[in-house]
Amino acid sequence: MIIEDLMPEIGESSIKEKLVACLKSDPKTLPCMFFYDPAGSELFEKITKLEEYYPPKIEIPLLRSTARKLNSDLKDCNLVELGSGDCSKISVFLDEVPEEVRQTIVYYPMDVSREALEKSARILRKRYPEMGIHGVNADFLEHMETIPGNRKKFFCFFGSTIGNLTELRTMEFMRHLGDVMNSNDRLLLGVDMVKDITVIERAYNDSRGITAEFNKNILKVTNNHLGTNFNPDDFEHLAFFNKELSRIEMHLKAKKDLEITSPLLNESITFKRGETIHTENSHKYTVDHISKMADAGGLSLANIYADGKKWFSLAEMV
Ligand code: AVJ
Repeated sequence: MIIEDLMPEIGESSIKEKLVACLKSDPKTLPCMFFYDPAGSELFEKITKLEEYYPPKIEIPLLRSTARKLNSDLKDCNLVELGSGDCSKISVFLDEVPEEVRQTIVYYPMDVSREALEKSARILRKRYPEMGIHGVNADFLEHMETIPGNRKKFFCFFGSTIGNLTELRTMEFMRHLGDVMNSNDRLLLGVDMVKDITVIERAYNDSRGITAEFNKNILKVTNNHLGTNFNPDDFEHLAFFNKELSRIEMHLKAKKDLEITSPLLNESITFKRGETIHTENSHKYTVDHISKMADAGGLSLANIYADGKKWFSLAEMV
């Protein structure tokens, strides 16, 4: 089993600079990748099990039924998963692929977390001993072209993770992926669809307050990096659907005027009561959006696999 390491040493100093710049911008923001420290990853795990958080409940059965339909396309491919995380989704998918086909696949999980890659590669090697595994510790936005192109490639990008990117970054991503893909290659993209707004908003405002805790955890992560004195209790969790931009926005709203200090900063960062920090976007798609993404990559939309209610889709592009 190989794990290739393409991650640049992201120095603590550049993390600090990035966080400070985001907090000094107007409006204030924090990058959503900072949600996922160990505590944040655990909270996200809890979110995926909430009754209100529908996406995994729909995507997982959809992965099963779609894998059965795509079996013949998987033969002799390099199966590249962008943002593979704990590899639980690809396992659901691979369970529906016959062993004779799995034997011919080399799986390339790509993730920024080396720990996640090592752990999941160990599990997958036991579960599918007949399949080749080649982990790539990298940011897929930067390193998609490092996957060997000697065989046909089957790209997977599940979980509507693409929804975190702005519209502009999404189109850039699609162009880049389109450049990397050859004519026999394929992309299976998981996207959360536009639906009744109350359903969407409930998924990000759960009754147990887990999403609120997840959102506020980013302040603890910030304190750890910057030595700031954010008190998560001084902020209120906000999550609402922005209809115009077709996305859930998560923010943290200051409950009172605040002065945030850090030994690293000459000046304090001040908040007016009601001022917010924008922490995440989660875009929701229509078939029209999906077509535009395919166009941006110079790809054609071969199929959209969806559940009966069309709440979630796996878009197949070639
Ligand atoms: C992991 C980015 C798909 O946008 O739904 C869940 C993250 N944020 N609840 C999403 C998230 C709040 C999730 N993604």
